[in-house]
Amino acid sequence: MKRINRLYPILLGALLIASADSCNSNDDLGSQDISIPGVTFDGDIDCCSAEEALQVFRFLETVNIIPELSTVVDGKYNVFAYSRTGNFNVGYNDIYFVATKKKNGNYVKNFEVTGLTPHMLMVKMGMKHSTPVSGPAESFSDSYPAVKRAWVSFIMSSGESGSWTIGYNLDVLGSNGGIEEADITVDPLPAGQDWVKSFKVGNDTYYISVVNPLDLKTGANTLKAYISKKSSPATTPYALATESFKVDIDPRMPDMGNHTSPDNTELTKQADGSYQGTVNLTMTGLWRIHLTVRDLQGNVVAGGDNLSDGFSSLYWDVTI
Ligand SMILES: [Cu+2]
Repeated sequence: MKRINRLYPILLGALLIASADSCNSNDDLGSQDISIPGVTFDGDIDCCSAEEALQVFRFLETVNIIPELSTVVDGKYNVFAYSRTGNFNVGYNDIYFVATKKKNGNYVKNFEVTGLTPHMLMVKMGMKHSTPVSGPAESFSDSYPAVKRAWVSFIMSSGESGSWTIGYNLDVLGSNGGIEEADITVDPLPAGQDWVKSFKVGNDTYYISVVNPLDLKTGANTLKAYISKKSSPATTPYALATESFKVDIDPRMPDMGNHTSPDNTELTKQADGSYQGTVNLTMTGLWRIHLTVRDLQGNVVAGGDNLSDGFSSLYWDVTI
């Protein structure tokens, strides 16, 4: 009980800040009897402080659980997986993971998610392939390390041609577990959205995935992407390409005479392995972002060829 008393002022402080900058009052959090549903703060050093737990709790209200990928480890820990919608779509998807201790419901600060392995079984072709994935899941916020994030970029949707599964490994405070192979559904993207494309350099196939394009707004945006390399055998998840490229972007509005916009900058490789540049979307609607991939010497290795409209045949579609 002493521990709870000590944490109480911290949590109250966090709540006052939280309620001051939010118009959405939450009765559970706003009452004097502060609690996070299902969480007991008993000073467990493996788990979040009240302040961290509150941030995790609030973050989890912005995403939706993926029941197929949630599991129990060693009878002691619940692990929950989330995506923005609770579903998967073709192209880039963030997957978030949280582990809780069954005994107090609190979020475990540090655990490992590795070996994320999506497979598509192509029924008629009788073959299996994987798709681009991130490396091990990492904490994506310094203020609440207990949420780990990984990503998958699906190159095909579930349907007549085949079905998808995902597996992954867990290490929660020395207890091992995970999911071997859970059936999942990958939804096609709506018309006007096309977020992952492949290109070939010699005998190698690469996939270029734009990250969370629905976050793009009118005006200048940081545009983030990943370039992954198809594995051999194709059942091995496709890791980030070790080769480095530069990607010119040429955003056009095909429904408006293919006008472009000023002040776009090429995508260059960052320390974290992603590619980033600036895209300026001057109005809402369908933007076709034509891509020209160059090696570091500047030679065009993919895209840049002209279709009948005069623009690169390698492109993403993003409708904002
Ligand atoms: Cu397939």
